[in-house]
Amino acid sequence: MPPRKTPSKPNPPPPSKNEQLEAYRARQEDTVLTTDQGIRISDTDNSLKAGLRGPTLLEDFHFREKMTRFDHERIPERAVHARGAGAHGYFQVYESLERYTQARFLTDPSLRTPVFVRFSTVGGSRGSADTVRDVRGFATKFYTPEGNYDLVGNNMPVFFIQDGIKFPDFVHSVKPEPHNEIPQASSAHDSLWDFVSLVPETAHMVMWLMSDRAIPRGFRHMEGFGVHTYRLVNAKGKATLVKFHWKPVLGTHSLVWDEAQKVSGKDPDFHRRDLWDAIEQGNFPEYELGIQLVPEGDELKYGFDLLDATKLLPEELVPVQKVGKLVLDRNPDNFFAETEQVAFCVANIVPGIDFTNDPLLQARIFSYLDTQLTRLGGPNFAELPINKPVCPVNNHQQDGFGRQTINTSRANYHPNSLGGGCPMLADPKSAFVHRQERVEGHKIRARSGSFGDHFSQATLFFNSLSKPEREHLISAVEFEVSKVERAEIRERVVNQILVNIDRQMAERVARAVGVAPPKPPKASDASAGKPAPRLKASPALSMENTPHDSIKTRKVAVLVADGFAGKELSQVRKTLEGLGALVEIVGPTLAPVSSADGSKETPVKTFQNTSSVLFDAVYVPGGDKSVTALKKLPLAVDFVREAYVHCKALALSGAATTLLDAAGLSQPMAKGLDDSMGVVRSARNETRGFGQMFAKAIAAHRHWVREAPPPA
Ligand code: HDE
Repeated sequence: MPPRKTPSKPNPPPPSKNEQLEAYRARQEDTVLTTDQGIRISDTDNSLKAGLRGPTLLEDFHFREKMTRFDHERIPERAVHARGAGAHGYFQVYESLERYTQARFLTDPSLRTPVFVRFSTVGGSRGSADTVRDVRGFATKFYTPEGNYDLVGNNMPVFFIQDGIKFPDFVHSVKPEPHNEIPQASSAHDSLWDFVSLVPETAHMVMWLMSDRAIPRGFRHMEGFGVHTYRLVNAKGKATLVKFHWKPVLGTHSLVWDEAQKVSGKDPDFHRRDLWDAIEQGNFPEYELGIQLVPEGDELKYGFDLLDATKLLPEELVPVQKVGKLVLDRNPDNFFAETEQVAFCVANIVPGIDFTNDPLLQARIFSYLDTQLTRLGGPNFAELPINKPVCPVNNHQQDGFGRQTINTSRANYHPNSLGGGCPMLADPKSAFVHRQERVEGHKIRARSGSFGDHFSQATLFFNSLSKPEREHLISAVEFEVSKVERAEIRERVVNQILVNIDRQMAERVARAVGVAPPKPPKASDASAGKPAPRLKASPALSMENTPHDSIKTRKVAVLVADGFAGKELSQVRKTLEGLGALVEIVGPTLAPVSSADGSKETPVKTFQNTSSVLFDAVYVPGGDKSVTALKKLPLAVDFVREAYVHCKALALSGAATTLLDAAGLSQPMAKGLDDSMGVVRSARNETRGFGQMFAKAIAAHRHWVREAPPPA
């Protein structure tokens, strides 16, 4: 029988991803311990021995199985992005985008497409801390009715290199150095800055890495970017260039560097925990999908090449249209089975989306499946529950380690007549068909001239930041480069890179890292050849211009000891909780504390086991006795001092205002600091308007005005 072209029956509707996973969940309530073969076991604490004090016997299959399984529990961690946290959720498009794409998940507003998202850091090992200075991965697997679509992005819109062939070089330079495997999860070392100083195309991304974007408040507070220019393709085959964005509904917020370093020690799981807790509490993280659309043929219209991944497309030139929402509403059941085994792949695309010739993207199309063959132990990892599409999978790819599917057909080749021609070829209308594109050129190992400008957008980014953000960036560069041991590398960073971005910054860094200041500009400098910028600044690049209007899910510590002002606390708490904040009582011990009016509060944290760096804001209610006790506790005083130094909202009332003195803060306060600067005070134990003012201060996120001015 000749192969048929189209299936006679339509595919059955796919199950939801959750239904599909349900078939794999193994619940162990009311079960009995067995071996992997199902043999019941009545003793798993003593190995089988020849005599009570004799040697263990080889015959002990239970011991051998238990130990052998343990010995093989680890799989290779991801070469990059090893540390991460994942969550399930769904994506829904607001209105059909059929004008631009035929992808079902982007054209059917009634469709809730299940997703699994994994956030990650890049450089550190699987056990490294969450709040290190690094890029964050933001990878989304859409389980669409037409197959899996993976949007594997980062929280920064550009990348370090332009051509994927340089990826191993870049990653080797940023990872711990090969001789001693130091430093862990840090870019502050010689090899990274050596690479940066020799590869000017890194300049723009290095500015992002040195910015506060590299120390996000949480995964819920960061943007995501597809980075590359992709194509949307509609049913008529018309293509439109597209850049993908994720915009967090809570706004984009960061930590401060001193805080981030302390959090790394106090709670290395800070971001993972924040994501987990938010979902458990029903505060589902939400992000809007944004797209920037550019007609085909306009790749070079904006003064740079849209195929160059070291460039962003300013929102002021092409606005971001918000087209749908991603909601993360379910934590994984098992970290290893889901978050560790999920395999994202840039090559996983569905009809309606296509690649471009961005040479970084082209390399990624190869790399992901390739690395997963090793990481997940062979070619059958798409059958793992977390990776399995919700639509039918039929092909002749069989065998290999860990094969699950039992293909019953005798024909495992195409074309065939033994299997009735099945699986049949799909109708091209419903299939993925690579968009035809005319390609012409010499076989050549070279870089396009249109990729030549490495500094304009680095400068644009730097100039677009608010003053405090710029100061943070400069301090970050000073910190990092000062850790570089070789003076010639520090000197090259200043003179080959920084000076071409911003001369004043270069001069300041030169001073801080003990190298000669940059020489006056010469006509031959790279910066001298910089094209005139189309935009002086792109306000959308500053986090200050993202939403600051909500205190939803912000964590507020309330510091108490016996004798606190109980009525005041309950009213302020009511206001804050009413606005969605999470209030936690911190006391000297976990034993209940009594207020001056006799009510009781049970602390959930103590000064010993937590710290202000783990909160967004701090409130100390009045009450003479309570405040006197707090003043005697150095950790409580430190709590207030650190919250102040990290520019967080503080609320102090009644006697608690004197804690500022105890924390050594009366001097800066005396210099005209007022409530608008995020320290909300009330002389009496008063609540009217106080909670509201505090809430406003928390919503502002940080009060940078309190930061010490930079040295002259
Ligand atoms: Fe990746 N990247 N990458 N990358 N990447 C991997 O794939 C690679 C790049 C990104 O949570 C690896 O399965 C190359 C840009 C994320 O599991 C590997 C190049 C962007 C994740 C790999 C890049 C990313 C990865 C390691 C340059 C943002 C984690 C483990 C050509 C747009 C996904 C794995 C997860 C993971 C290769 C550059 C994002 C080695 C060759 C640009 C979020 O295949």
